[in-house]
Amino acid sequence: MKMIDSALIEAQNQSQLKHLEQDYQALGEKLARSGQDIEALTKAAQAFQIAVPSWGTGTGGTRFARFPGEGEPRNIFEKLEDCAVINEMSCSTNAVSPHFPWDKVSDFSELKQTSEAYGLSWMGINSNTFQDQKNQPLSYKYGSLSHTDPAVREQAIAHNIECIKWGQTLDAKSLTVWIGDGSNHPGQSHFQRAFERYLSSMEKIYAELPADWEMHIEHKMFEPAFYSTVIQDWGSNILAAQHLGPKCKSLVDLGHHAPNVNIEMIVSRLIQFKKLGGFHFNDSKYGDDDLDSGSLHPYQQFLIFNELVDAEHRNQEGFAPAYMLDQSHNVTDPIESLVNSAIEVQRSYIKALLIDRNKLYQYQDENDALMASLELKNAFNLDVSPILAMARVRDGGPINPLQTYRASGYRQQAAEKRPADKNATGSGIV
Ligand code: PSV
Ligand code: MN
Repeated sequence: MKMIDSALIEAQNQSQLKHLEQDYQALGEKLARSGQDIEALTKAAQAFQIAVPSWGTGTGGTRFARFPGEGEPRNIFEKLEDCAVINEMSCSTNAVSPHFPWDKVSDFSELKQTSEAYGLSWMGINSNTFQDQKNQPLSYKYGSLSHTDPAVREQAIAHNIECIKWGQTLDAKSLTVWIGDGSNHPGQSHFQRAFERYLSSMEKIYAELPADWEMHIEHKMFEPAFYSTVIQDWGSNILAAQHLGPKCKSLVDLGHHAPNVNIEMIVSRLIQFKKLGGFHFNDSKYGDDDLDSGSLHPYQQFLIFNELVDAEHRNQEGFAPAYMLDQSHNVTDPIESLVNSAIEVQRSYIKALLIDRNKLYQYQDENDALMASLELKNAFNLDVSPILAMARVRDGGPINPLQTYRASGYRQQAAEKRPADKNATGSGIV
């Protein structure tokens, strides 16, 4: 089932196809001079997929205000419609990452069937013990999996186990656990005892993982707790993942580190110790800003992909990270931002494939710092847009996704079909 008429896509492409073919050919010749095969790169671009966060389809906001957009999805079925549009426009987002209980439904088989009709699968089930839900018996005000009260911990454990069960009905294969637990005052929380309580709760969840599932732990330095968080950084994260066992890995959200931290090196360490579970891609300038991926630091994103492609190149054992976006769209149409971001992440991947690994290793071994860095920079500086556009065309997608999306009038139609609903679930909160 298609959300955007393929005749519209074809008509839009028609006027641009000749120029794309010329650009593609010229780029192919340029790449061939350095031994690169443009066709192989285009196939790699077609194969690249990144999951869309269901909650990202709503307009985001800050703790000061939220300015809702027109035609926001009000429930998971409408979010799925938007995810289908994002996939049809980007041709690189064939999976959705849900958040429970925001996306909880009474009939999961109906949800599964609907997603299948759009050609979408489910990846990375997110549990939510950082908010209190309506009619929830015990509060998470002072934490969840690490709470001092065992009854609160049990409630949070039970929710995570329920998430696994719901995820199984959707044929997902991993649970992502991010908790808001932490403290706002020095002395408020005993660091070691809180971490011990967290680990013993996580052991109970880990014990319920199906054989083919993984559990991904997401660290975050601050917010909602502003003095300390229980899983503050990748150190606490990998310690917990190692304690819990091989099915538990770390998830790297790009916005969850202190400014200037070398995230690509963290990625390398996690790869080396088989603990890289996945990513939440986004960009930021100050903290967990959740800006569009690659909008501020495209070079950092490329350097992360340099590590990922290197692991692929070396056939690093057990390397299969889950790629997901996690962004907040406060001033843009979330569909447009997610389409653009997926393509920007795909761009980083294709550029990282251009690096001549053997040459790079040689420069490294010879301590030729400048040539090593230029090997990366030259790949980054090449415009691979014709490859990305050609990959979309071959998958029946648009050459210019935003132009085609706007021409479709989808948002205007959604605005008519979806009047604002104050009971909407999880609109854009990140
Ligand atoms: C927390 O900031 C986070 O990055 C986690 O992934 C949450 O699940 C998501 O945002 C939505 O609140
Ligand atoms: Mn995240």
